[in-house]
Amino acid sequence: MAECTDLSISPSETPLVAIALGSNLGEPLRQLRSAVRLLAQTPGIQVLACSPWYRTVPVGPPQPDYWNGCLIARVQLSPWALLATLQAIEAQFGRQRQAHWGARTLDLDLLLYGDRLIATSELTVPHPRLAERPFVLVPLAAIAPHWRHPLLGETIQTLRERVGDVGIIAVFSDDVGETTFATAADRPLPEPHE
Ligand code: A4P
Ligand code: MG
Repeated sequence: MAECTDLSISPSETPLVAIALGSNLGEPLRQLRSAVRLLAQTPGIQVLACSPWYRTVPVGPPQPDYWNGCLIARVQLSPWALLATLQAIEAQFGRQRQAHWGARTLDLDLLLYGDRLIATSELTVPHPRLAERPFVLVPLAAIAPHWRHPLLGETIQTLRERVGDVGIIAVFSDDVGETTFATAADRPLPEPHE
């Protein structure tokens, strides 16, 4: 993703958040880039860093491959206001909630909100499946390897090394284009879902 290269950190003490982006319907890369732009234009959100985009094997029912990435931002929004913002942007891209873990034009998940622990019916932070998913940890480790998971006490890099590269097919950056990984032929079986 380019690629937001503005890594300047705001002097304010506003919380740092990590957001996961995913898409496997329509024009995924175009939608993901537009979502980053919309987030960066939202008052109270300062996007600091974005990962490249990774093509990934879908987890869940049979569906097209995903494109996944992560971004880091400073926010002056509460976790719930941020969630509402993410859902409003998903809706702008025609996101429809159908099958559990089914295909979607845009999925925006709040992964981390500083070191806050939140467990409500509407919002769970850290994201409950963050530590087990290469399609989240690989992009997140590219931009925030030293961030410590506030519940597990381990860094994103450690968690990323533990899960490996299962299901990561290719990476896309604006500079180099798409690079397919040698191991992509060994596509893993989709993870069973509830
Ligand atoms: N919610 C609770 N906590 C959060 C949070 N931290 N961030 C609630 C965002 N939402 C959160 O989400 C369902 C409800 O979760 C929301 O109403 C919100 O209040 P959703 O976006 O409507 O539905 P979903 O995304 O289908 O549900 P879920 O269970 O969150 O799915 P996941 O875990 O996001 O998985 N395979 C690949 N390769 N790449 C992917 O990106 N994504 C999924 C979806 C499945 N397989 C995938 C991928
Ligand atoms: Mg979601």
